Amino acid sequence: MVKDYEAAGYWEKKTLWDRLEEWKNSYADRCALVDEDIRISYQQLYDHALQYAAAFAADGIHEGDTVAVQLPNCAAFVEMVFGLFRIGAVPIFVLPAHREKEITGIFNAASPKAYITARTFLGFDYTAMAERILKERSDQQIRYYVADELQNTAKLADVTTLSSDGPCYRDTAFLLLSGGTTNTPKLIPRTHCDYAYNFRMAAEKSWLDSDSVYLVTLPIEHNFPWGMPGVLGTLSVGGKVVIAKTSSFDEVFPLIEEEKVTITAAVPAVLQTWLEALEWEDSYDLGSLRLIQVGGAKLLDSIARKVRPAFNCTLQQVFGIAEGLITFTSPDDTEDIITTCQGKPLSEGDEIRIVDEQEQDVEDGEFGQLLMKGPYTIRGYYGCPEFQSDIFTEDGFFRTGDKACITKEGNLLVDGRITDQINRGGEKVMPTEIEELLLEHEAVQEAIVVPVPDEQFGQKSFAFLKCSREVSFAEVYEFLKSRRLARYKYPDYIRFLDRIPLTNMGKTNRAELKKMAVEDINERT
Ligand code: OOB
Repeated sequence: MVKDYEAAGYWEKKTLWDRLEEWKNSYADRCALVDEDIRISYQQLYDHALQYAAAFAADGIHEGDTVAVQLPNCAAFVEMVFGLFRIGAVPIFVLPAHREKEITGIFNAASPKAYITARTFLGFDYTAMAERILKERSDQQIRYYVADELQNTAKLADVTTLSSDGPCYRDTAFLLLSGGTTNTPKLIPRTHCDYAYNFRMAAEKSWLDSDSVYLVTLPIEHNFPWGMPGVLGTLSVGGKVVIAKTSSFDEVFPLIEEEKVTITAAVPAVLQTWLEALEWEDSYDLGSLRLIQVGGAKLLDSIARKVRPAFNCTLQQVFGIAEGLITFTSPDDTEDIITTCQGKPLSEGDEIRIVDEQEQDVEDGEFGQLLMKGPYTIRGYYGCPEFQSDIFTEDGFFRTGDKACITKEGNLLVDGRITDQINRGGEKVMPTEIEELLLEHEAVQEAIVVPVPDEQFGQKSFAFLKCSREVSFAEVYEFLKSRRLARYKYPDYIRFLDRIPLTNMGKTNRAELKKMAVEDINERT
């Protein structure tokens, strides 16, 4: 049964623009955004967003039009996106790392009316890419804006011409990209009211208040830094958002010191680079930090345990999925809970099921696929009006594809994807178990285990290792033997790499590693 989330009080009758107006009224002169040497107050954020809205409207962008926005982390992103919210146009959050292949897919799925990019970022020429993409679609008359030129146009826009009409709180506010790595991108419609509920609850779970200073280090277009609590959660309580261009420690550490950052968010791979840097880099005062959120991929317990001693602050594990469900550990959970699981759902309205292959609920404490439904879980992807029975159950639960269980304390414990599990001739091997063990070897810095197809066993395991010195195969096997591990869990293959490939979001690129593993085996035989 789909609950009436509005009647239950989860959804309020306000658009994201209404929210900005409220924040402006409450926190007018407080600092909302810091981007390099630019500091923007709540009042200025509102005024600039209104100017963008007028500029878009004057250029023929209307309610319901989609607009692809692909910008590096910057304050103008926030202003532009709110400008689009004001007129009811729908931004598509394109990651800066996306290239023609992804963008073509997004354009096919959403037919945007406009495309906004930076000129260049990290040595990449976005205008040249945009030119190529738009040339292919010259018949569609897609407007193209370079961010700094648009900023100048917006300054001259006449806001008095703006019509007072706007979107409805239940309309789609923006489109997120699904983390699912298929060829056709899935666009996730998030509504004004579901997302507002989401970031307000996230702000509560992260103990944000008007003294909070949130540092954006992940790409701002991603759900995690955008709203969990991220940019929007911080603005909703009158805090300050500081914007880093990259998650590199030599940018992040000085910003934490200068702006007295209290909270930031990272994926495990980024956290690891920060932890490594802290082993020799002690010249920055990171004492303002209260909370480091880590999510997006499995955080190994052994790494989680390093956070408090290294940063002298609390870790918050976040499990999230752009389609909906978010879980958080609480800052007042025990260290044991914080370092071993992903906490509790954001909302009392969240419904979670853990099911077996027949989609029957498993016994308490057992692992199975995580299914979810709730006040901020989508009911379908953008542009797919028909019911998607491969993605949703008949009663509206979203199939996450994640393998999880609920611990006796009622916390979610995610342990890979259901498809990550290696079935080696009937015997099951969880890659994270082996990875965790391999990391205990003093020379192993990173360890990723993936399944590879095998004629005899169905699947075998392949380990990629990044080591601090030369390590032999025999040494790894001896080490595993000393740990008394079941023989069938030993990796069947090992390859040493200087760098483990990452996805656009900085997650371990398991898909790429699986491909490399297969190629490697083919070369060996
Ligand atoms: C976040 O969202 P997406 O949509 O990019 O990716 C979702 C997938 C999940 O299905 C799960 O497989 C994985 O990423 N994941 C985790 C995790 N958090 C996400 N796996 C293990 N442990 C975790 N803590 O990645 C995302 C969205 C909002 C907040 C945080 C992350």
